[in-house]
Amino acid sequence: MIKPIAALFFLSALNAFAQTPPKPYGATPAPRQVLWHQTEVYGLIHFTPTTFENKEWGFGDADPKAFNPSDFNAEQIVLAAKAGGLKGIVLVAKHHDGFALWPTKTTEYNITKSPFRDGKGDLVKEVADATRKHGLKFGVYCSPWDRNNAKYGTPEYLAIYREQLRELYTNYGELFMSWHDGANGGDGYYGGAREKRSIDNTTYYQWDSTWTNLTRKLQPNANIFSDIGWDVRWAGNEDGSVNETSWATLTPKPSEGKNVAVPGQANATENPGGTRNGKFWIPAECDVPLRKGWFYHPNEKPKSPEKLFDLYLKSVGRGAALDLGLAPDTRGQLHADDVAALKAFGDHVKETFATNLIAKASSKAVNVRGYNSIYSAKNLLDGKPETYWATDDDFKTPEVILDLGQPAVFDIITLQEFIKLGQRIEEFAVDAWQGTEWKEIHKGTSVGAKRIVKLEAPVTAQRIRLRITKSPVSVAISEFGLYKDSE
Ligand code: FUL
Ligand code: CA
Repeated sequence: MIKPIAALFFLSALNAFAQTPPKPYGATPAPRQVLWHQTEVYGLIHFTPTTFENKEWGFGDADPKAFNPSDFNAEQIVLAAKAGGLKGIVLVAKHHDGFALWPTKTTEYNITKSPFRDGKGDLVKEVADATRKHGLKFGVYCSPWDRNNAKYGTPEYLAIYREQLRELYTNYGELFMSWHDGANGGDGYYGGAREKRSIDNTTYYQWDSTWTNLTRKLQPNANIFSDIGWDVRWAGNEDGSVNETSWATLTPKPSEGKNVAVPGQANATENPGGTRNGKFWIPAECDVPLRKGWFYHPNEKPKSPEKLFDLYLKSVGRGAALDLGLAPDTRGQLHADDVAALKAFGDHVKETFATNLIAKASSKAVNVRGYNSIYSAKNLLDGKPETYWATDDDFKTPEVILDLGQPAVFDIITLQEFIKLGQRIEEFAVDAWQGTEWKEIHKGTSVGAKRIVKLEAPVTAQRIRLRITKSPVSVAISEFGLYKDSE
């Protein structure tokens, strides 16, 4: 028999154990990445003299006077993005043509030499102010390849580039992203030399020290995007999707014959799917232009709202983010077609996910961690990402049955892991009760921040069963949802 005092001690020890959350599994996201995951869909604005040349890559020789939008309106662009459900804007502050959209002290080739706002304008500031005014996050992309700069290819240019980043990091408030691409070197104007310049991108840009000493110090909450992260990885294509199975973790690998992985010089074959149990938490961003090109071309049309919804399912619905290229026209606004496509896409997402059909269901889980209600299966349905259903350590493949009280019709299933504890689930299945037996309606793999499943046909059911069928550790699941596509 246990003595009362010992029993008390035993109980309180048990209680302490029951309160203990599951141990994190593998690489976990930094707080800035957790916030980035919540952004889900954002935009990437390309608007420089290249727009006025009707090109995709400016050579670097356009007259700054060519940058003369007839009616630039940052709010028009931001409001169209907001109607599309975009929660952030990354502005290309300088593209490969080298033209700086802010009054930089680093190069003459900047907005003060254009007629824009009589040479007194700062387009980066106008866009930053408009995004914040309307509740969106702001980020920048400053191209390292600079086809205008006479110093490009020499060590002096690296100092110039870093100073440009420093200006952007210090004068425009908190950034949610510092976006870096891998297009480096080639032919260009280069201060009139008009030649081809090659650099070794494994050594030239010294990304490690730029990111450590500038980005992390001046913008600690900015997510660094590139082929290799550090925070967000390129999806490996510009189609707007990742693989059906896509892990949030990645072990960056060098290109063949190289010994370091850097932007523009990495083996990106794993980028669309990530690396299961990879060394770092580096989820994917699917960057894709709303139109065909990144810059505005009058002969192109925006993607249809249906296509955009499909890309949303193949990016956000696979634990990644969707970064939609927005191309203002020569007025400096988004074309009416783009505004309409964004609005229809945004409405589609909003209407479809307005109500979780399973929110009021009763739940019966095979196991709840330490019998503790803080880990209850009810947490799956409360709409709060910070509450989750967790199981005891030895319950790695648990199941939960949800009863809606009455039949519902749905064709979309969503699942979210509590990612602060890592990416745990490897396989899951969902069944619908068919009166006499369970019928499997979906079988899936990676979940992570979010998995959205679109079923081939709507299902009618009152009871639903979620089964985790493969996981190396016990589960921690934030949300489970059933929806009907509003189409
Ligand atoms: C690429 C660039 O070469 C394209 O022009 C565009 O800016 C895209 C978003 O990134 O690396
Ligand atoms: Ca929850």
